[in-house]
Amino acid sequence: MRKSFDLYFASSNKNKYSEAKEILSKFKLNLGFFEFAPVEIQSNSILEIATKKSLDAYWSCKKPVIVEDDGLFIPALGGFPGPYSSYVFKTIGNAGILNLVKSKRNAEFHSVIAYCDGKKPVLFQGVIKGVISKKQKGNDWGYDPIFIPKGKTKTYAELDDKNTLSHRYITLGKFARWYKKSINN
Ligand code: ITT
Repeated sequence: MRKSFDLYFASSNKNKYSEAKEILSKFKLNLGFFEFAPVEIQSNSILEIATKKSLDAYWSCKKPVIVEDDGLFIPALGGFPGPYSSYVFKTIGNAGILNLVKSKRNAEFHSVIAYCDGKKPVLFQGVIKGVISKKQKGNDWGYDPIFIPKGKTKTYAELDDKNTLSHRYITLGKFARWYKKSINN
């Protein structure tokens, strides 16, 4: 029998999906993967990027979908890389970020989840504060080896409990509470 999913996570990034699936399973939601290479609009707002991405994903998938747009914001660099985090990761990577960050190491990871079922997308936001580590630690994906969340001494890549505290966890928690209420109405 084919497994049925409550909704789909549309993304080109399987790491984001794996974490989202684990997080939403705690809310008893079964998340499917819809592999999708979004055409990201140029915008300074990850809310705007997520809105557009969710509409495109819904019209490709034709089932209720969520998409996520994230950004690593470093105040001492004017919020860079922010909405350009994906491009910056592919170009200068973690080594490039470490070269740019000097004494002021504060950073924030922002997440926006956009839910779309063909109507106006519904948005959820989460932010976690932290610092950029002095060197890369741990081997996980993306910016995980250089981001230390507030209150911890280890990077996301070194933490066993990332999925219980991350920017993704904060946003998906808000989404899951809303979704469960809205499907019961
Ligand atoms: P989509 O297809 O879903 O858009 P993406 O990888 O382009 O996938 P984003 O634009 O949302 O995703 O992410 C911006 C960048 O931030 C990208 O390089 C991600 O790898 C990175 N990133 C997002 N969440 C992360 C996390 O939890 N840990 C490490 N890096 C993360």
